[in-house]
Amino acid sequence: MTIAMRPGAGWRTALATTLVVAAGLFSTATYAGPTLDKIKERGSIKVGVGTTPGFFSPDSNGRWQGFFADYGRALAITVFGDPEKVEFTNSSPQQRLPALQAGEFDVLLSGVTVTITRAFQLGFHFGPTVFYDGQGILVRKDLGVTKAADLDGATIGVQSGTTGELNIADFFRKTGKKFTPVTIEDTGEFINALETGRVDAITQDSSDLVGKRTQLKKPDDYII
Ligand SMILES: N[C@@H](CCC(=O)N[C@@H](CS)C(=O)NCC(=O)O)C(=O)O
Repeated sequence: MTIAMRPGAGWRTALATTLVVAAGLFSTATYAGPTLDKIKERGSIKVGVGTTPGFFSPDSNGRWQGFFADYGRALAITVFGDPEKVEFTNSSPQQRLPALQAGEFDVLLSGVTVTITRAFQLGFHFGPTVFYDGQGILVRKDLGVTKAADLDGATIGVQSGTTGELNIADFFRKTGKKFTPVTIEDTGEFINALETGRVDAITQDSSDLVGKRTQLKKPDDYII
């Protein structure tokens, strides 16, 4: 999982802008580039986030909490010496990269996997990897599933725009098993699809599923 930065003006900028996160935000203006200039001019960092407890979710007072919320505040301390000089914007996995590209926020802090398409074709600047994860599947315990291959013929919810959507298709193709994907964008709807039985399982980054499991009405009825 990494931090993705908005594309700059070309490949040389790409390397330098990667350093905005890796070094630029933490050192001099040498590597800062236009993104940091804009942040300084505005007086706050705009950060794109998702909604998964543990990573990023608003508490009962509406204050963002979690690993990536803390990371955003750490960036604000680094640039402004003030953890509050950060604005969080919620964006779905499908919308977050286009939103970053459109300049709706400066930095995306989320479980965004570095892929060749995202880094080279779409031109996003990935900062340092801050979290390592794998993909998991969340299912109801009473299905008796102990491994992914047991889900032959199952209906599986995938979140649109994620690498998980592609990986699960690869897995079933390779293992010669069948599944029916149900593509869902909205995070609440994604969880709901599992609870209402619209899908037999959902797949996402494993850590994300740990967070989502806590949001289920009966978390103990489910297993990753
Ligand atoms: N690693 C995958 C999935 C990314 C992803 O959706 N990560 C989770 C965990 S950090 C997330 O952002 N969830 C927030 C949400 O569902 O709103 C990708 O890069 O496409």
